[in-house]
Amino acid sequence: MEEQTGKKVILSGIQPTGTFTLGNYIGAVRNWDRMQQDYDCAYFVADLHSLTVRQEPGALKKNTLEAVALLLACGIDPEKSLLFVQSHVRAHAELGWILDCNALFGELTRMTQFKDKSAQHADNVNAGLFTYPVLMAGDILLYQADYVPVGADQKQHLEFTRNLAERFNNLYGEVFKVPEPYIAKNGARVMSLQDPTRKMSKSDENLNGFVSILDEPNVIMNKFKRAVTDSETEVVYREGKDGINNLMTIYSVITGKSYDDITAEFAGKGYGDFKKAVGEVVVDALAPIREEFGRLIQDKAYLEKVCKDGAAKASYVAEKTLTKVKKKVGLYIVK
Ligand code: ATP
Ligand code: LTN
Repeated sequence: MEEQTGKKVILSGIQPTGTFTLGNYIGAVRNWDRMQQDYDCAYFVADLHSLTVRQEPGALKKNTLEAVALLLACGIDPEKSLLFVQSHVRAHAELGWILDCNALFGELTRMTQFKDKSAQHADNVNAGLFTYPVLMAGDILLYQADYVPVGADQKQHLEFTRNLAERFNNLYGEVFKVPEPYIAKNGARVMSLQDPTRKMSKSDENLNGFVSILDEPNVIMNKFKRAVTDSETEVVYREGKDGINNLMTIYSVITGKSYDDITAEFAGKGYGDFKKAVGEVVVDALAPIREEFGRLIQDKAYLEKVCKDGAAKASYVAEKTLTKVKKKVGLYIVK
């Protein structure tokens, strides 16, 4: 990608495990849109990753096309960026296997997402859940990405990717660019509205814990109204005020106001007024996305064309790296 334009390469993915949350939007997708100006970007729907948790096949299929429509609705432009579905580009699974054979059991055991998800899904601690970060490393390394914009929860996987790339390059000779994480200073970890010590997650059982980017305005307002705060009254960012800190982060990211400005704005008012204001800016920010999604999801032919074109372009880039890797490790290639 970089070869053609000289721009740095950005790559990121999102799992089709449900409608994106406000956390996905603020921590990741919102920034992906902005980066399209200055970088060569590749964004994809990580359907293979979502298989690490039991999915209802019909729902996965539906969620995958919806995820493509959501990315488009959030401003990802297939004319500017690569936009594709992971399983449509075979190189991901193939490189995943080669990298599996260079990843260490010990380092994968330390991944906190693995620990969390195996506790959450104790009846299905499968091998894919364990090697999830290796598949993710392959996604990134195939496109020789410079930066990977993700939420803070993915930082450890990025460190793992860097170690794996360096190990591979040392063993077999330079093949992979060693990527850097790109984590927003503010909003990289939006917390649950019901338990502000846990991250907001689209697979949360408590529906009031997350705002989906397609929620109706009245649903959004109600979720903020019910958001857990504390027994004080002052809107100020301070340790121990997890609920208020989270609402201030959301408000600050969307309006661009600083924490001090926000404290001044709500001086002498109660939490009720503040929650209402946060709800309102979120409703306004998400309205155009919901509208655009409503239009796009009707047009299946267009969405499928985006997938097809994206897969063809992405395969071209990915195959180049994969062929180099195969040669380096000594797999026999016949032309
Ligand atoms: P699941 O709940 O199914 O595990 P998820 O909501 O964590 O999904 P992912 O598809 O795993 O979503 O993540 C997509 C992107 O959104 C990643 O870059 C991730 O870091 C980011 N992200 C996820 N949750 C949050 C959050 N609460 N705050 C900020 N960023 C987030
Ligand atoms: N693990 C990521 C999704 C993901 C990803 C990637 C992100 C899969 N492959 C490559 C960045 C780069 C998550 O958000 N849970």
